Amino acid sequence: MRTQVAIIGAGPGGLFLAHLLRHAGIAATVLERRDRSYVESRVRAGVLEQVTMDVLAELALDGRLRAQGLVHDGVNLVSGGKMFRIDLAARSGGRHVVVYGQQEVMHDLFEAAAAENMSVIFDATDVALHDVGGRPFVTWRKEGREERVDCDFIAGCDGFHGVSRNAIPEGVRKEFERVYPFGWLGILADVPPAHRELIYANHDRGFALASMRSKSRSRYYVQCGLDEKVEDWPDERFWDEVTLRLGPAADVTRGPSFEKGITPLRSFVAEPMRHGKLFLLGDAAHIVPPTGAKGLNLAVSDAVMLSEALADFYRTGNAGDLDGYSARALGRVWRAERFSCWFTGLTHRFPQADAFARKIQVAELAYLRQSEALQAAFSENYVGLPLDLGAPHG
Ligand code: FAS
Ligand code: PHB
Repeated sequence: MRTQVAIIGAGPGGLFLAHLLRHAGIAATVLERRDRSYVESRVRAGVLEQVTMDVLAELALDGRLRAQGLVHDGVNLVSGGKMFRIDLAARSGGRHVVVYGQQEVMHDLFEAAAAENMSVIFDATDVALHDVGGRPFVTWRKEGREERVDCDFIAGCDGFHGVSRNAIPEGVRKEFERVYPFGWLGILADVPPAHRELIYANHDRGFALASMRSKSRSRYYVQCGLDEKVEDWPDERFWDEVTLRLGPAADVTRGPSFEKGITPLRSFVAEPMRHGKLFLLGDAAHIVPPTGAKGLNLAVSDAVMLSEALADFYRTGNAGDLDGYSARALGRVWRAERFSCWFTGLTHRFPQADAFARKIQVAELAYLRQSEALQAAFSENYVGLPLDLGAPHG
């Protein structure tokens, strides 16, 4: 079997890349370890940036997004029990985010991939990368048989726990990491949201977030200890805690949760994002704490940058953009890492933080409440920075 690009992983990074390459007339095969329903059922992201919406529109895959997505022109923060709103649209030249779940995005991408007969191979186990510096090929096992695809390039879109990143030799790869001393306990429940927009709360007892998937399905998160278990959090305790942390501005409706899970928080970047014919995208190369809602959107911007570079290579034979991919992608990645780390620091309680650090946090929140300049900086990051800094807003 032969293709131009072998894509490892059918998460947002892999599927957006596959659709963008199809759009550019470049052949690709996607190898996914799990089955479609597993990938589609992972809750994860809920907030889409303009860049992601533009790509779905360019691919003519935004029909359901435009019909069901919730456009948010603002976001709310709670500090000291008081809520204030940041008018994202007013502070970012009319731009906004859309609340549309990762599950819905994956459903749209998989439906279109099936309709277009795109080569997506599920249940591909023991995926291994070979000769990434020369004539690359990938092997895997399916239904007991060893399979192989020869290719020009490999795109590693297999997430943080995938195999692709380790194909870059340790001597070449540099890793930058911050592991936060807490996690997020998240639930999904078919109850109306606490507010028409998102609420991020900094409370003495820890962070809380009121989000949603629709006008009748809510997504809530509370900061929890890394030693805590889902079993420690029966629904009643969760509702008591999130209601307390969000405060009186949130109109919390209780109900049975049908999904509950704990996510550790980390900031992580692996450099470079390219080694020979291997290119890394998304969580395979970088992780952001979900506070800034950047993870999925970064995977998409990586896919845009790589597909543009590959299209230029196949059109002109010029490898310039391919050689520049890692630096270009890392430029946007580090900007999102900075924002996500800052926003996490502003809204969470750090067990080791002393009284001085707490005072600084309160002062920063007060400054954000009062300063148009800081709200503008917050807004341009939250709605999504352009692909290339200095480029005019998209
Ligand atoms: P993914 O991990 O999504 O996909 C990788 C795929 O590769 C998986 O399907 C996996 O099965 C497959 N794979 C792994 N190893 C393999 C192997 N050896 N062989 C073949 N296949 C393999 N981001 C936002 O932008 N906004 C948010 O609001 C947001 N909220 C989040 C909330 C939570 C709780 C979490 C955990 C994440 C959140 N994120 C958010 C981040 C999240 O969306 C990720 O960044 C996004 O899924 C990254 O996509 P991929 O890079 O494609 O990796
Ligand atoms: C979500 O809806 O899952 C969500 C929203 C905003 C975040 C993180 C997660 O910052």
